[in-house]
Amino acid sequence: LPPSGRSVGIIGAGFSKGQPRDGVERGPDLIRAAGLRDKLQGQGCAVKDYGNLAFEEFANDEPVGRVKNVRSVGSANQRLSEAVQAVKRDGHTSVMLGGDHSLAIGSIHGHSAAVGELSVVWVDAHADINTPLTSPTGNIHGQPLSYVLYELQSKIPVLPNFSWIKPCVSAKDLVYIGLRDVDPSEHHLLKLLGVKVFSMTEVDQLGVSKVMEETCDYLSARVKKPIHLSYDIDAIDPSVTPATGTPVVGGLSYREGVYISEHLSQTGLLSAVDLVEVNPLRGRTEQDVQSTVHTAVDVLLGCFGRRREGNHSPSHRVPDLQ
Ligand code: HAR
Ligand code: MN
Ligand code: MN
Ligand code: MN
Repeated sequence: LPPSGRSVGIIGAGFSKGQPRDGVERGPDLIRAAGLRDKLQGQGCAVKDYGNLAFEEFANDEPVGRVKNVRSVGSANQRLSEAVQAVKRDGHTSVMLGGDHSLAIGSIHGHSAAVGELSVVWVDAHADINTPLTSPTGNIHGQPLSYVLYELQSKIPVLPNFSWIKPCVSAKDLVYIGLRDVDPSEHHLLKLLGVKVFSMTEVDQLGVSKVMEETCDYLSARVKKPIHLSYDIDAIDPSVTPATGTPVVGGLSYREGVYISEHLSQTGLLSAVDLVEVNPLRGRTEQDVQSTVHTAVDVLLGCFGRRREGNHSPSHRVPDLQ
């Protein structure tokens, strides 16, 4: 093991058909170009980059009911699930660079197929728990949790290329942080299932450190399960991360956003991370794009032991004078 004891397996998943805006497929290469690998190695991680997944194209991917690009999304997520399983079997913490948030379906499925029961921490402005029938838009990036939660299995119709998906997460093992744009049907589902939610109101009320303490206490109250962190960059305020498809005012500060990953890193339970919805074509300036990408990288570095006070390896020696 490397000095930090952490090894990271990176999967590029430049998939965008869970939503209608071009550009989010460029996320993985931009995050790599900002130096993710070197920076992780510089803080003592071993890194293996598994490259970018290739996704199957579907010529006639007509909507099923209201749901868009069903066949493409189903197929892409099946490939991603297999890739995450391979990364976990190789012994790494999985880092999936999106792409849009529909990819959480395959990432969570693959993670759970490899390690069993999970805790899921969902950091997002949105709840992404619409079912195919409640979705106001038909975009699958607003629906991923409905496919993986046991409790919603009966609400999910048969969809092409979705039959491989097995629900694998219990509503009591899910915590949200950062919500501020939740559809009425989603709000109903969250209340019905009794899901633990720290919306931006709770972040304001308690402060991020108490939110993280309560998140970890809640998730480890029964058994300590491996943590799946699904981080939508739009959880952070658009003044910091504007290059994303569905920005919402009133988000996490840069410091709150990074604190969440630092805290989860210290649990020692972080087993897979998704970083999604970075879309360079949604930035108005190069500065917008750089700020978004660099914040995404800093969130990821925080997941793997970076401390803002500075880091040194246990073997570090200060040279004597003269
Ligand atoms: N709730 C809306 C829908 O279902 C919007 C989802 C928006 N986008 C995301 N998800 N970026 O986190 O379509
Ligand atoms: Mn999302
Ligand atoms: Mn979102
Ligand atoms: Mn904790």
